[in-house]
Amino acid sequence: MYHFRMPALRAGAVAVGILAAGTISASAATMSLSVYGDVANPMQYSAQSLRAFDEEIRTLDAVGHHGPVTYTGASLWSLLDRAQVRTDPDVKNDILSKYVVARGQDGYRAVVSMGELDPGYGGKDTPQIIAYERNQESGSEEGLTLVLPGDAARSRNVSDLVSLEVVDAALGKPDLPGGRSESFTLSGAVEISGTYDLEALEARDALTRERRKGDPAVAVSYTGVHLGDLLTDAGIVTDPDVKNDILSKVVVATGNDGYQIAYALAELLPRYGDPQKDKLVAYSDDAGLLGDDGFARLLFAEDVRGGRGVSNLVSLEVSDAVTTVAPVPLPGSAALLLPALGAIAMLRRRKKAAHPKI
Ligand SMILES: Nc1nc2c(c(=O)[nH]1)N[C@H]1C(S)=C(S)[C@@H](COP(=O)(O)O)O[C@H]1N2
Ligand SMILES: [Mo]
Repeated sequence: MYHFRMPALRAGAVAVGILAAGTISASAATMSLSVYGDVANPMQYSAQSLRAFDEEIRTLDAVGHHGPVTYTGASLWSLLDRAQVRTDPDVKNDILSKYVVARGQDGYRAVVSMGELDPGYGGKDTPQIIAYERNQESGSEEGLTLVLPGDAARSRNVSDLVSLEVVDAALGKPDLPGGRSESFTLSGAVEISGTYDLEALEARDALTRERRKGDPAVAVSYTGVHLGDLLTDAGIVTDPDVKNDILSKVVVATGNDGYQIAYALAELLPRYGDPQKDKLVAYSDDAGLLGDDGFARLLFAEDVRGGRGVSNLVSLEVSDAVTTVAPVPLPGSAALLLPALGAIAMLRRRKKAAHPKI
């Protein structure tokens, strides 16, 4: 069923492009936010309707561009939940192969993965929000801002936010043999692609992190290398003409059984989402080498569940976020846009299902 997807996406890009053509920029006061893409229920919000979204309104303190700020806004996870991200019930933890591309009115883009937002995995105590107010003042000149308080740098805090597009990174779930992995490849948007085996990992600086595992949970200590550093050392290829292009990169990890998870590159980097270096490519634990988990597995030490920790790792691929042309919502075009997006969603023939967390 996956081969329907790319043509549908392209048709979508064309449709949205036509609808967006000829529009002029909206001022922040009239700007609205579209939530669309791989969702059953595309939505559009103004600052006012977001304020009326009374579940999951949160206040958080952060350091803004001009010092400490108190942001008030709606939880990003609950907004996406309301939009009903599509998942295939036949694919284990399908939600974890999706990501969200946040786009500002000026075209600035940042990726956030569903796994880092989902409270069942990486989103347990980081209330990422869409803020409509700072310091309890709703400046009418200000638009909506994505706020990721867990990030060390503020670069993913997209201001004048106009769209959140949900994208499925799975490239048709590869049919792989299973069994124990002995090496993985690193490829895509990197200067030095290559193959890593145990020896290559052991030659790098080692880190040890503990993770709670099983029920009842016991602490297990893992040793490995920092995932973000490994990627950075391979040289991420970015476009120097795009501001902070690194924030629109996606990393897809694949296990030898075809299990596939998507991450925002930024969530793996110490400068943004991993200041404590908790995300590793692990090659041993308390009991020694990893046995059935392969020569290497990913470890997300702080996650609630283990679902993002791909075992029997066979590949890491860095790519650019795939997005359609961003809609520039204006009162006039918005009315046309949403039915068009709904039609695209239907074209995609995805089953709608609850998200079982395993
Ligand atoms: N390759 C591969 N890795 C995988 C999975 C899988 O099915 N295939 N399951 C994930 C899930 S859902 C969990 S909870 C953990 C289980 O590993 P653990 O027993 O070390 O917690 O592995 C993760 N890694
Ligand atoms: Mo799991």
